[in-house]
Amino acid sequence: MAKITSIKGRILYNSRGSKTIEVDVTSDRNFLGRVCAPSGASVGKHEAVSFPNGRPEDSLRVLNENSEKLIGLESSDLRQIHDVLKKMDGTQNYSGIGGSLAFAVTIASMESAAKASDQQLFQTLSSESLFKFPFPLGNILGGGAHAGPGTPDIQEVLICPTGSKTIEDAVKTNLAVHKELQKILLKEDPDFTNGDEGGWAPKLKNREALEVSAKACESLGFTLGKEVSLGVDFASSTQWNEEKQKYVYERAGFENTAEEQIDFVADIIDKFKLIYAEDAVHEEAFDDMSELTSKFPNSLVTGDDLTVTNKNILAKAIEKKSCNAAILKVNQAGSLFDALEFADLANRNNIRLITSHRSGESTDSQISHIGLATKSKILKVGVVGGERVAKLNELLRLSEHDLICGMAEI
Ligand code: 2PG
Ligand code: MG
Repeated sequence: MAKITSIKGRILYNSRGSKTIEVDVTSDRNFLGRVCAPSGASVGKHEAVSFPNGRPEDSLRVLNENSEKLIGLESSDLRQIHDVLKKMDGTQNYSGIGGSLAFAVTIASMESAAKASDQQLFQTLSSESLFKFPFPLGNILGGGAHAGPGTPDIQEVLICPTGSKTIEDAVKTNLAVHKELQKILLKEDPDFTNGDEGGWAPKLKNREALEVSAKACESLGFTLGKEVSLGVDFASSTQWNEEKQKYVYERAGFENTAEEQIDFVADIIDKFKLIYAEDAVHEEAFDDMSELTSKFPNSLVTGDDLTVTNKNILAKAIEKKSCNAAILKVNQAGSLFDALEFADLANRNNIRLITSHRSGESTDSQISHIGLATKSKILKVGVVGGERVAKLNELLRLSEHDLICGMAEI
């Protein structure tokens, strides 16, 4: 047990070059937990507010004015730290202190507590005695809110090394597919660029983007659905036009009614044997999600903007059978305490968890531990880019740990 002896915040930059907040929490004058908050580009309506008035400086000011309230608390007492932050905040959505501040303080406290008890963070966050590696899921091709004009409307084409038996092989397999796709794209559109998460961003239509991704897997000798599987984050709220009540695919030049969207998505899941389909319809279409969930029991029909790491919204999704998997992004919830409550509800109801990065990231790697501790089946963290590889490298380091054996069962 160790008590918080100091807290210090500062303004830094994330991988997109936007300002964010980093917080140092020290226990017993010795054990430093340091966490820098990430941020999203495609943000769900009901996510925690990142910063008061959109300004990281306002979160820093709140921290400086109130840090005394956290000094002296046990750094491992996540609930109490959460309660103090909630009281400081005084709102339902963290608009008083900023969800990013709650994110950084709560994770940094637990990291400090882990160091004080000479444990790894994942052990401090869980009472389990054995752990399994989540499958890394990474962006190989980006569009939508993560890439420029001419790229696909679909936000992310993802690779998952479903046949890998070890984390080393899993990381290597994703890297190989990412590289192979580059070779193929050089022939199709030599001027392509990179999306926000290290996926290639070629000027291709949605369908073509999926076809080249499948081609990259096959040209390495992989069979889709065996050694590797494709996934898609449709991020459909980006296309949803409330006034028209239609999905507008501006770049590809077509529109889908709600019904057509279900057929559009179902066709892609079938044709490309997707293991993973995230936000296939917009964030309020719980019934349409139920239809897809019952149609595709063997794919992870996943909520991100739909469930926003909010346990009340997840309860509604469970009741309506709107998904069989859900994204866990701590900063959507606000504090780590909120996120662990969400994880607990998901695990008790057979909703498979995907712990995920944000498109604007830091080089921190605590989410690799959060993925292990929450029994996540998948860790969605990208394939390349320093801020993405940091999370994968942490998994590789952790493979030296004898409490973690084998890969999760998806
Ligand atoms: C998503 C994420 C991460 P963002 O939509 O799942 O891939 O993007 O952080 O921009 O919300
Ligand atoms: Mg998403």
